[in-house]
Amino acid sequence: MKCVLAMPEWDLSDSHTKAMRSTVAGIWPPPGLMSIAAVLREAGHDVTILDGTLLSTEEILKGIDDIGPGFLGISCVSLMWPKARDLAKIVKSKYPNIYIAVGGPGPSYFQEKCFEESGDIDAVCLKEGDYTVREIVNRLEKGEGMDGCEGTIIRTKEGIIRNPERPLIENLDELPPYALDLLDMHKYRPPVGHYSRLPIAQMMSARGCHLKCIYCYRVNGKTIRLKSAKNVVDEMEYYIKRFGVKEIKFWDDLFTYDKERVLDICDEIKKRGLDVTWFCASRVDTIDEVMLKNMAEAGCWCILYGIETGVPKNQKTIRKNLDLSRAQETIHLTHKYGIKTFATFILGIPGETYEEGLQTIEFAKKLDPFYAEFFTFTPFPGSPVYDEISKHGTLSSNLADIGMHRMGFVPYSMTRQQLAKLCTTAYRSVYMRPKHILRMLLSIRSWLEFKNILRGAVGISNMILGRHTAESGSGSDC
Ligand code: B12
Ligand code: SF4
Repeated sequence: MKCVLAMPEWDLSDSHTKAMRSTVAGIWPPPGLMSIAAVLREAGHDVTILDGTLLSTEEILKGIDDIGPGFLGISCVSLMWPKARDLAKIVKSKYPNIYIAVGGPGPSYFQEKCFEESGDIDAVCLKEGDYTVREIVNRLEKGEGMDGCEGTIIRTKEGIIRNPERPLIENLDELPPYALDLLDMHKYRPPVGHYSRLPIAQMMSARGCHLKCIYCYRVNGKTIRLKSAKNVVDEMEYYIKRFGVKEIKFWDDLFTYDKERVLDICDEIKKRGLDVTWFCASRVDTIDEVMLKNMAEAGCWCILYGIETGVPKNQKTIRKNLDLSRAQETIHLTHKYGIKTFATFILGIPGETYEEGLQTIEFAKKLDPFYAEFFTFTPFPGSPVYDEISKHGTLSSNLADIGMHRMGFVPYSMTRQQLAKLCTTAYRSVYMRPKHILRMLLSIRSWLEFKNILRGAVGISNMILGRHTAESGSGSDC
């Protein structure tokens, strides 16, 4: 059956501020849709991805018009739900026979509420969509109804029916690689600091997370499921050989969860002699020197460490519970093996005072990572803190502000002006140190790196100069 998978039209202005858009922000192909597309294709269906990150709504409609699909799957995070709903409305009014399902973190959280707000969708798919969408499309092809289709809530003549849950995929190795060929990867440009070579492919070597950060929506489950080392490297090799990919960006929250697996992945990359560089995320207390040495030898060029706060009390508040005493040593060791570090920090944590925010900035300077990014605390819908957020501060009622780059939340413990000031201070005091500027300049090895450092410098200056006010009027970002 002909299927279209779409992201609604999404401009960086929907989640980023002007200063970031013109400089450091970037765009990635949608991994969820590439995963579902690969599964649908394996089942013999004809799939097209229409990505609203690159296409306007008119272009998406033109695509649908040209293809004439029987199924349309729309993906969205919470803040994009109004756009997904609007796209469904336009499509259904023009093509009433197309079966429309929505999925992704937004619908997985809003669930039945999607039907209250939209009379145009036929199904809401919850959580992992790979096999759910395959089953929907198989049933449509056979002319069967959706009664009992696991992982869905469906609209029927009798009303809205909730089907049984679909168990999470136990063996992730059975999933095919992402359908990279359905998108023109040269049209995408990842953000500064997230890549060192192009073309780049994204991967997720695990799904789910066993940790409990209060601001996070663990849409892929509350335990971690790992792909095997061999499968991970097979997938890397496939992208390299089939698409000429030179770099992999692992989106896993904790790539280093299992030491043996990390070492096996590194061994396998080296054994196969793959010319690849890669980026992953870890915790400063879940990595050691042996891993770092092997990761460097296998092409790892940068590790993202979510530090979040330099104040132990606030580590507890966000339930990250990082052992901060390990932070400096780990950053130092990472640099020792020639791997760059990318540290992220959160300002405006519930209960955090302005002075504690300054302590986090001081801690960031002390750690001295290669890249540092500062976010304001953002409770995503579906996260543990979201439903009780009014106990801790003021959350914007505009969904569009609940991305990471807008100041959608201000804790009662500081003012909006103080939070905005912390953001500016953070970038100025971390990036304007002569030592840091010199290190950045000395690190330049290629034209691409030069361009990125330049883009980064313009972005940082914009933020320091305070040109980061969000257009929605909700405030500013970090
Ligand atoms: C990679 C990533 C990105 C990438 C790519 C996003 C994209 N277009 O898909 C970038 C950097 C662009 C990004 C941006 C943002 N992201 Co993001 N991102 C992630 C991350 C780290 C991994 C996603 C991934 O690769 N998953 C692997 C694939 C296979 O899974 P998946 O995308 O979830 O898709 C599966 C299901 O969701 C479902 N599904 C998805 N789409 C559809 C569609 C249909 C029809 C169906 C049936 C099912 C379905 O099936 C898929 C396969 O199983 C997740 C955290 C996480 N661990 O999941 C956050 C996450 C998805 N991001 C989040 C957010 C908030 C954002 C931003 C708003 C941040 C911002 N800038 O302000 C933007 C929004 C951009 C946008 N328009 O979508 C939140 C969403 C929370 C929420 N309640 O909605 C998450 C969950 C982070 C978190 N832990 O809270 N993100
Ligand atoms: S933010 Fe925390 S809970 Fe969420 S996926 Fe990352 S480590 Fe896990």
